[in-house]
Amino acid sequence: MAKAVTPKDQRALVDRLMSACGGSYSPERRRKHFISGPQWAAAYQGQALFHAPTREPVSAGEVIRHFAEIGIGYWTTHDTDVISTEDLMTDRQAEIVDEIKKSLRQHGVRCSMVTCETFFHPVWAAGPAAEAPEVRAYAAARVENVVEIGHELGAQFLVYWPGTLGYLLQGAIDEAQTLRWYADAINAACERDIVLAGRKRQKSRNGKRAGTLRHCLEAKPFEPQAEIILPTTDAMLAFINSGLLKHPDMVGVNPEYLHELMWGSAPRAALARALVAGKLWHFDVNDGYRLKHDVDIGVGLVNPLDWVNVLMLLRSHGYKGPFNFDYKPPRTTSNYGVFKVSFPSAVDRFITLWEIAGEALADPVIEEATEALKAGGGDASSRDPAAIFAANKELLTLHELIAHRLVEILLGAHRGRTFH
Ligand code: GCO
Ligand code: MN
Ligand code: MN
Repeated sequence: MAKAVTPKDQRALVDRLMSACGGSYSPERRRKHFISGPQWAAAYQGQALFHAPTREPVSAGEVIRHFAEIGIGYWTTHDTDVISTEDLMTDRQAEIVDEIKKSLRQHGVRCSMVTCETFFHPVWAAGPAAEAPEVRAYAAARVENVVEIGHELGAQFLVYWPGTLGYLLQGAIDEAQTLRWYADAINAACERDIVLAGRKRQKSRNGKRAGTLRHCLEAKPFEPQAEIILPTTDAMLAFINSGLLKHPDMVGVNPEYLHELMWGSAPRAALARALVAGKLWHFDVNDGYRLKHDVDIGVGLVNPLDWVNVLMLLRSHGYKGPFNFDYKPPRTTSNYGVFKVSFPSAVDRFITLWEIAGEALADPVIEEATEALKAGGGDASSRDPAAIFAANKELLTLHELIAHRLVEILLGAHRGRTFH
């Protein structure tokens, strides 16, 4: 039987094996990417419906310090990750926000996004757009307050994941009315933003919206409710263009990789639909499985090939927004492991996948095959379907050849890796 590894030797073992893994980038190299780390991901204690927590709480100051050490340049947070619900919109909030500003400055980390928690507290039991007008007035105040915190911390993005906008029991809710009420909250956030940006405007030169933030809607198909009123990024895009929003130009989307996979979609196609609409502003990065729970696994641990494809799409269409690492270190990872293994390894897999995507885009085999497919094999004026098919027949084999080449690039086989 193998000899027990006593607790005092375990961190050293983790460190030694982590360094044996190799493949890590320097903090400077990591900071070159627009990568953000969420407070709620780093401080997640492993709790769930059937799971007691396995990790100690971690403060915002500690998270920011660890992110700086690792080389994660941006930090994101929910309002209630750092300010308790009772302290929101009080003098205590201002003190906490000041402390956070100090930690960010001290460690050279920036806040890129603030998001409003509208799902956890009992006040959201019937959702942020519930029937009772006082719930909705409170929801509007909460998102307006998040806009203020965002301006205060210098964020460029705000995210709204409506969470409980849906129901467990059918029949009690008028979905159309609920959508109108939810739009009221987003409108309140945008109007508050316009006022605050107006006050800051003296410096900016161009554009009537100079200084306003980017308001991004995030969808999840199920959880925490059985039925969700805006379950997908496509639904969010339709909502933005529904006529219910007063400032649709200020509102875009924050798709989450796994949330699109969960409902059975191809995340890459969902991202493409947001891209062509000009609304892909923010992106939550993680991994997981189709048609299962929101397991929020670290990027590339489940679907590395699909991730190469996603990053090829984003690279080739010039996506410049943040990559927000909205994943959850597994319950089996310790507090020490969160910052020594989980975050650095996720960031490094992402950078490697990003580079692999770049390599695939520049690969001469893929390039030639893609160009040949686009050139076609025949006469563009032909209206004879049998002749058109025949003229392309051999070219179409290139689909499978490209797929093979992508896997080769992912595995390093394009560099001559073979097994004997
Ligand atoms: C999830 C959601 C959340 C949101 C966050 C931002 O996985 O349940 O993605 O993590 O991203 O609440 O509003
Ligand atoms: Mn998310
Ligand atoms: Mn998720």
